Amino acid sequence: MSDAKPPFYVTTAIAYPNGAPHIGHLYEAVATDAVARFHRLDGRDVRFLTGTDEHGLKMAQTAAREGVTPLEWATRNAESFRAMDERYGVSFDRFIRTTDADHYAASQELWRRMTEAGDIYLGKYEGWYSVRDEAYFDESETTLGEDGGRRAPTGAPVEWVVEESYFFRLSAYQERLLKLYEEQPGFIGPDARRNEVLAFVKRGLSDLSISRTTFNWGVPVPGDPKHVMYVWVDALTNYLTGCGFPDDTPSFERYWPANLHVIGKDIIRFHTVFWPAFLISAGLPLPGRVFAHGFLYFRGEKMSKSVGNVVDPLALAEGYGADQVRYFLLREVPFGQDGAYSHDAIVGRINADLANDLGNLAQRSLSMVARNCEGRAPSPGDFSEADRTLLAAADSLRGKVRAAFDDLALHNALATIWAVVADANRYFAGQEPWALKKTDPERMATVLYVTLEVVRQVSILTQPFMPEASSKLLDLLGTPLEKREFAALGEGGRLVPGASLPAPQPVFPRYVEPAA
Ligand code: ME8
Repeated sequence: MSDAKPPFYVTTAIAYPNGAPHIGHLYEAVATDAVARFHRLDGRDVRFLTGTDEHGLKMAQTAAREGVTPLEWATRNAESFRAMDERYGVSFDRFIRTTDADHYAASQELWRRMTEAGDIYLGKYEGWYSVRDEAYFDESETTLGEDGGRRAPTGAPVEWVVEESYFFRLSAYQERLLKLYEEQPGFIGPDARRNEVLAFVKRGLSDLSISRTTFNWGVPVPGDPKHVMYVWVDALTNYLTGCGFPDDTPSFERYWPANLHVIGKDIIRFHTVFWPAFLISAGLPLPGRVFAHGFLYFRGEKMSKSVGNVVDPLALAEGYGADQVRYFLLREVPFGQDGAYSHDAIVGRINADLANDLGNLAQRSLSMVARNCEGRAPSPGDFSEADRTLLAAADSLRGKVRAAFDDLALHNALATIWAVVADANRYFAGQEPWALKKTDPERMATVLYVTLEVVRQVSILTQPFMPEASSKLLDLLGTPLEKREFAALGEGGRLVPGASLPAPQPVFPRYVEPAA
């Protein structure tokens, strides 16, 4: 932890480990990982938190059906979430499980502070509850299903609940929340989500039931252990636990408030209405930004034969390659919008963007260098206008990619990088270094140098998206480990002429359909 590096604390939602992870979980994990890696490479002291949300009635009910304890059920599935993260290189600093001991302590401390603030009172809850959503609904929000049962807006069945319950005085927070959205316009993103939340809060807020007595799979309420906390109270608190609340003061003070919570669009209210209200009540600072990504839908006829299960992240990595899937998800779907995936769309990106555009550029230039420059980074002569233009385009990437990350337009970051890859391919084709080999070997060396320098900068910038493949490319370019951060981008970090390079190997193979 060096003070010279400003902290950056980023989190994913914590998933219900109520089954194996699916592609939606993968999407959130890799997008947040790209953000964490970006800021690490850009000189921030990053803390990246992810994990599992293990309490609540849904978990308890499924465990009972499976004939195991809720903790056994959660443990089994939490392992698959970790395995997914590992397979995809998700570089979290902590994988929190809400059954961790320090998380109980943090949740109870938050509860005590909200009680001290006068925001928690005992009452009786009578109303609709959806176990699948783990959410309460007003009668007006529910509809009558075809079978005569009531349904939540999500379509999940709701049940009528009558029980003693603690309440959080959410109704007292309307003005303070509206002021927050006004004063911190970046608090909710994208804008469409912000408008949705604003309209919701303007309609007025009811107090929130925050404890249950009819089951015990949760964090006990301090001083009244026949109540367990409503799962969302403890779930949201994970962001505090994950940076040291309440006992590890140096860590908590360094990383809290979080810079960014990445979540899916279905849980925006919990994060932008309940969460800031809890924090204000407890006297804690508020996160900088809550950004909701969209949902992914499968829109294909088939997946690869080797994939089979279209939503299993491990099967996708097996069939297409983990970095390839990461690239696809982050390039194809504008971050913040819904998106579709299919076999054809994934293969299209792998073969066009990765194998053809970047892979061929690297492979052709590196193999010419291996054959014609004694396997050493070439020494350039004077730069022509075309050389300078291309180098300037590469040098401008750092600022542009930073701007895209500031807006969480991850897809634009990739589009911007690929625009320079396209420039470099046109340059390479136009300069015809293979012809220069006979007519003007010095000029050939310059063209190869410029091309490799572009590949170097591109590979540094693709590390947040494709950590493994990018590091292979940087190995092939002889880039030392300490020259892989963004500080080495631009003119200051230019490829060193004469550096010895390993034998080139293709990094992005074409996708070929497996034989029947
Ligand atoms: O909501 N596409 O857990 P969860 C994209 N435990 N994202 C998706 C998705 C899809 N098809 N399906 C789900 C919970 N997600 C709570 C969170 S946070 C304090 C507690 C996203 O397992 C979803 O929007 O249902 C959420 O951000 C994350 O996956 C976990 O969903």
